[in-house]
Amino acid sequence: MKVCVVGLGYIGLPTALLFSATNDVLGVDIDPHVVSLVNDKTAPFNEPELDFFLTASDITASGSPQCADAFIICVPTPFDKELKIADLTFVKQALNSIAPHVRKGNIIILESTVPPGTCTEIIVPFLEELGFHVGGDVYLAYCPERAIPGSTLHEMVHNDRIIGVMDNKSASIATQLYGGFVKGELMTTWATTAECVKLMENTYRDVTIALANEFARIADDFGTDVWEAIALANHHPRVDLPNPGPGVGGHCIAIDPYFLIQNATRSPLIKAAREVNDQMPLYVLEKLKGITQGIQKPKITVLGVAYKGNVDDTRASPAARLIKLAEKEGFDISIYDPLVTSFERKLSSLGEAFENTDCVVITTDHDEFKRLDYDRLMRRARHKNLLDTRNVVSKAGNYQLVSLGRGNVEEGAAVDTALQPVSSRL
Ligand code: SAJ
Repeated sequence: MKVCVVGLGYIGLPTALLFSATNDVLGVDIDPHVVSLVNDKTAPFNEPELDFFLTASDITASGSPQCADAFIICVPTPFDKELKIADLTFVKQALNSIAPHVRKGNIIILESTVPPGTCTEIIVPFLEELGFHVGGDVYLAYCPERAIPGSTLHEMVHNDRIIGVMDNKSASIATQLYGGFVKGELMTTWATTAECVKLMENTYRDVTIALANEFARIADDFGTDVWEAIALANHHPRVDLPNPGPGVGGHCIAIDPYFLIQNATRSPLIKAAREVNDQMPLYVLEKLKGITQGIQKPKITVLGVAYKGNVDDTRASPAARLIKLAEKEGFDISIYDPLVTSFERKLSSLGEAFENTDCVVITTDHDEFKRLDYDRLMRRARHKNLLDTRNVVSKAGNYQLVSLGRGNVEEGAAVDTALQPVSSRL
């Protein structure tokens, strides 16, 4: 089959590469730089195995679509912060760009995350306006991407896949296409259900992380260890709590709940969870203020601006929010991230970042941060304080260690009784 993949980002490019093993694939992107990188077989971003698949593939990239049997739309759906709804501009642009090339018998597959009802209320009317009857002249499926950054290619192959449709023929064409590389189960359902499932998965994660974050704050109030408590609770056969942290970032979990509820009549729990997670950078800032109280023009060192560990992606990173809040409070800030190469603020080397610092704050759980020699690095510090929001450092050295969810810090005094696991204190 000839497959045209529109959007060569974090999802579109890996998807195009996987389709290219058994199909003739044209990758399309509005960014000429991405197009030329892909044609030169250079990965535009870091992702395990991407280089390997790109080198092995005979994909070609272009700035505009051509006729094909299948059009796969993998463009971003940004969050309209003011209206708190999905901005479908890129999806509509992608539809307009393929419109002149769509022919009878083609299938259009949407992978982008969209609010419930997008297929039935936007895409079907669009195709009908072009003169096509969906399910008769052309076919339509919603196949949401659900792979996790850092393991995208592996998960795209091995995860089960949802195929949302409105007719049987669309289901059978989409199943045949994805069956070319998906080793997980291919599950067919109604298009709107598939749209909801994708959003429900990320909302589930957001709500459970909010619960973990609330538990961390409760642990701070009582001087208990939330990390130990969660590990113990997770021994229960029906409990599976995630970890607390400095907030929820990335392009998905922090915005998909809004897509799910944007047209819903009542959803207080989902809104409350969003609020809890959004407040976490502020909560971390309060801890920093407590630790550095009394220090003139305090300097902090932020370790990690990627939105999560072992990726170079800084989209909606909680660290970025913390940095902005800390700047407003007059903190001097240095930043180190071993994976991120471009960020809205200056990045320092590791040594520079520790120079004259008054408090180091770990905001991302990169593996490298677990291996650092903090005793040695802290020799460069003015005050030896470490605030760990990701449970990366297990015990203090020549510095005061304060961890999120292990006792509160008020008026400059760290509660160090909470630094060891309860079991070692008995
Ligand atoms: N986080 C925590 N505690 C945890 C786990 C994560 O605070 O225990 C934070 C992370 O640090 C990060 C944020 O949550 O800031 C999101 O990270 P994530 O690893 O949970 O998810 P994403 O955004 O990288 O990818 C998610 C995945 N969805 C689910 O796991 C349900 C992925 O499968 C989706 O494909 C992706 O969203 C997407 O594109 O929608």
